[in-house]
Amino acid sequence: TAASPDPRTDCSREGLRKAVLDNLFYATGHAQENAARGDWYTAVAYTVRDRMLKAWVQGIERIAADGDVRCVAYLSAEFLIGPQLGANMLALGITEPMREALASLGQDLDAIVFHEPEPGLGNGGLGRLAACFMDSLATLGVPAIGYGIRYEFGMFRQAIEDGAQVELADKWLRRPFPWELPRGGQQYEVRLGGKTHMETAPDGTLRVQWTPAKTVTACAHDIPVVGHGGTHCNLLRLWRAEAVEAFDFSTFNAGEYFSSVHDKIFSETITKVLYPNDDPYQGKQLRLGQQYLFVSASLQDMLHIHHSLGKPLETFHTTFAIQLNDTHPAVAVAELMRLLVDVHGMDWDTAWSVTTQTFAYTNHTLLPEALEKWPLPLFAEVLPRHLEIVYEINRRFLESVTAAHPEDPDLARRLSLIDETSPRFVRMAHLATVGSKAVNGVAALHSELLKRDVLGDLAAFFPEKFTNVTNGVTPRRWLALCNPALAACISNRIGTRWQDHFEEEIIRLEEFADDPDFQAQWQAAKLTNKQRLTHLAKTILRVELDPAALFDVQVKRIHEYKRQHLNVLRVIALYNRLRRNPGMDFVPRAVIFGGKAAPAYYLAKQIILLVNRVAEVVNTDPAVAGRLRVAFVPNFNVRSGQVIYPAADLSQQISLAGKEASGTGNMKFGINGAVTIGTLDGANVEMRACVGEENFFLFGLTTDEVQAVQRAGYSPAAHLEGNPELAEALDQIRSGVFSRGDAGCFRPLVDNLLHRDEYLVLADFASYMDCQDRAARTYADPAAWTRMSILNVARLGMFSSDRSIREYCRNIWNVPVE
Ligand code: 26V
Repeated sequence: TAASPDPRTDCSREGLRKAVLDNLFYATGHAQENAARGDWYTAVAYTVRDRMLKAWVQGIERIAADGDVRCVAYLSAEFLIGPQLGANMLALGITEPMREALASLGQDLDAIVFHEPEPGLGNGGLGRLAACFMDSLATLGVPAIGYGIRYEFGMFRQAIEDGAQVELADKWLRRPFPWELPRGGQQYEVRLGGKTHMETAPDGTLRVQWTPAKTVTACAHDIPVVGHGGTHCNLLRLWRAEAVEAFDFSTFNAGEYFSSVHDKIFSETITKVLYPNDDPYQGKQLRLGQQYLFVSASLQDMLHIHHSLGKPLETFHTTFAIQLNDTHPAVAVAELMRLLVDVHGMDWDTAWSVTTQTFAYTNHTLLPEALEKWPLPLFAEVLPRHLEIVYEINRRFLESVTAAHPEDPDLARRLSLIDETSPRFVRMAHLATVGSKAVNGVAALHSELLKRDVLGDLAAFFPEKFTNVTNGVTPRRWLALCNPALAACISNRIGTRWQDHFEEEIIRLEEFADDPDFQAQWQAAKLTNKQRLTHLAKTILRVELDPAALFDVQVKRIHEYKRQHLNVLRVIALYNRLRRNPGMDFVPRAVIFGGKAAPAYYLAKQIILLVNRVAEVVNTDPAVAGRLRVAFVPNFNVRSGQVIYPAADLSQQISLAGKEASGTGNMKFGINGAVTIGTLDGANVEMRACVGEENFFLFGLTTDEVQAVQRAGYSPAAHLEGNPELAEALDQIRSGVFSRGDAGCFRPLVDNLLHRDEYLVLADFASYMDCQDRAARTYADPAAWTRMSILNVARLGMFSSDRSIREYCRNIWNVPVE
C-alpha cells in the first residue's frame, strides 16, 4: 500500500481540506460551526505556510552553508509586501485545489483572501519596489535576505471625512500575523548615544571605545518569500526593538521600577511607526535611531553568518553583496567600518577596501529637497562614534579630491560628506556614493539626470561607479494574481510560461492584436474588471460608475510634482464644456483618483479636498447626466491597487518632466492593458519607446524645455491669456464654485498656481487637454483602442522586475543568475 501523504505537505484538494479543518481547530481553537471569517483566514494561512516551510528551511540552509555563492542583502527601511495569502498560493500553485477544498466546506476563498489585513510597511513606490525585487530574487533562485524594520504601525490608514483626508493608526498586528516567525535566537544589541574615548588594548594598540547612553535589543522576525513554482524560498528579516532586559526584579525599588519601565518604553518606541516620506526629517532623532537599529542588527547578522562559514573577515564582500535602497540605510557604510575596525581590530585600509566592495547604492529621487541630510548636532548625539568615522572617511576622500583636481579649489566643498552651510549637515547620498562600488538610478532618464545635475560632481569624480537599472514590477502579483480575467485570456493564447519568463513570452501576444476573437475576449476581461471596480465604488463610495465609460485613473502618492491638480483642472474644463453644450458628442468618462498625502503636506491635502469637492458638484449635476463621473478611492494601498490597475483604460502619468525618478504604477497599469497618457518623465520614456509612439499619448514639456523655461523666468499667469478654459477653471475654484460658496477655501492652492507653480501645471495644461481629446477620440473606436491595449501589454516585457534583478545580478552584484 502507498504511504499516506504527509498532512502538512499534501497539496491535493482532499489533503488541503483536511489540513484547513485541522488548523481551524488546533490553531484557532474553533469548531467549524463557530468559526468567523478571521478564523478561516488563519486556518488557510497556516495550511499554506506549512507548504512553504520545506523550501524555506532549505533556502536558509543554503545561505548558511554555501559560502561560494554570494548572497544578496537588500537593505531597505520599507518593504511594502501587500497581502500574502493569495500571492503565496499562486507561487505554490495551489489556488484552485484550495478554492475547491474551501467550497466543499461552504467557504469562499476570495472572501477569505480579501479578509487579510495588509502590512503597510512602506510609503509607496520605493517600498513596493523592494517587495517586487524580493519576489523576483526568489523566483530566479538567487539566495537573498531582505533586511528591514518591523513597524508596529505601518503607513497610516486614510479616511475621507467631508472630503478631507483624516489619518488613522494602522493596527495591522491586532491579530497575530501568520506569515512571520519570531526568531528568539537572532538578537543583537544596538547602542545609541553616549561618548567615545581612546583606550589601550591588551596588545598595546590604541582603540576607540564607545560608551553608549542606551542599549536596545533588535529581534528578528522572519517572513518567507517563496518564488514562483515553490522551489526556492528566501527570507525577509525585519527587526523589532526591545528593551535589553525588561525588568530586574531582584534589585528594584520604586524608583528603579519606574525607570526600568520607562526605559522599556523608550526602546520599543524605536520601531513603533513608519515615517511618511515627503515629511521633513530635521529634528527626527527617532528616525535616525530606526535607520541605525536595522542597519546595525543586519550587519551584525551578516558578520555572524559569514563567521559561521569559517571564512576570514577580509573576504566578507565575497559572502554578501549589500544593496542600499536609497540613503535610509546609508549609515551602514560607517557602521561596517566601525564593526571591522573598532570591534574586530582590522586596519582602516583593509576595512575600507572590504566596505567599498560590499555596498552598492540605488538613488530614487530627483528632488533636491528629498536628499537626506542629518543636522550634525543630531547625528553626533545619536551616533557619536559614527560621526568620527564619517569625518575620517571624508578626510581621506577630500585628500584624494584635492590631489586629483588642484585646479578646482571649490570641488572639495561640493563633494564633501559634510554640508558646511550653517547649520552643518551630513550628506547621506555622498556617504553612500563614496562607500559603494556602484550607484544607480531607476530609469534611463533618471540615471542621466543624476549624472548631469543631482549628483553631478560625484559622477564626474567617480564616472565608473554610475549606472542605470530601470525598475520593474512582478508580473505574478501585478497580472497573474490581480487580474485573473486577463491572465486567463493571455494563457489561452500563449500558455502560462509568461508568469516567470515575462519578457520572452508576452511579446507573442503581438500577433493577436488585430484578431477579432482575441479582441472580444480582451474586451470582456476588461469589462469584468471594470464591473469589479464599479461594485467597489458603489459599496464604499456610493458613486455610480458606468462600466462602459472610459476609466481614466490616477492612483499614487499625492504630491505637487505628480500634478494631480493638473488632472483636476482638466476635469473642471470638461465639466464646463458639458454644461455649456449638453448635446455635445462626449465620450463618457469615469475619472478615478486615489492616494495618500503626507500628514503635514498642506497643499497635497488641499488637492484631495478639491478632488472630492469637484466630485460632489460634477456627480450631482443633471446637465452632466452621468457622462462624467469623479471618484476618490480612500486608503489606496496594495490591496486596492490590485482591483484598480486591472480596471483602468487610461493611465495618468503626468508628472513634470525631470521630477519622477521612474514610477512603477505606470508599469502596473501598462501590463494590465491600460494605455498611458503621460509626459517624457521617468520610465515613461522607455515604456513609450517599447510600445511605440503611436500607442502612447504624449504631451507636455521635455526636461530640457522645463529647465529652459525656468532659467528664462517662468510666469504662470501668462498661460491664462490664450486659454479661457484654464482661466475659467481657476476662477471657479477661487470663487467657491467647488467649495460650497466658501471663496477662501482653495486660496492657497490657487495662489500657488498663479504666482509660483513650481511644477509648471499651467504651462502644460493646453497640451494636456489636446492630448486628452485625442485619447477620447481613439477610445470611441473600440477595435483601435483594444489593439493599442494589447500591444501595450505585449511590448512591456522588459518592465518585469525579473529583468531588473537579472541586471543587478550581472552588472552590480556579480551573482550568478540563469
Ligand atoms: C521623499 C521626499 C522627502 C521630503 C520632500 C519631498 C519628498 C518626495 C519624495 C520622497 C521619496 C523619495 C524616495 C522614493 O520613494 N522614490 C520613488 O521610488 C520609486 C521606486 O524607485 C520610483 O518609482 C519613484 O519615481 C520615486 O519617487
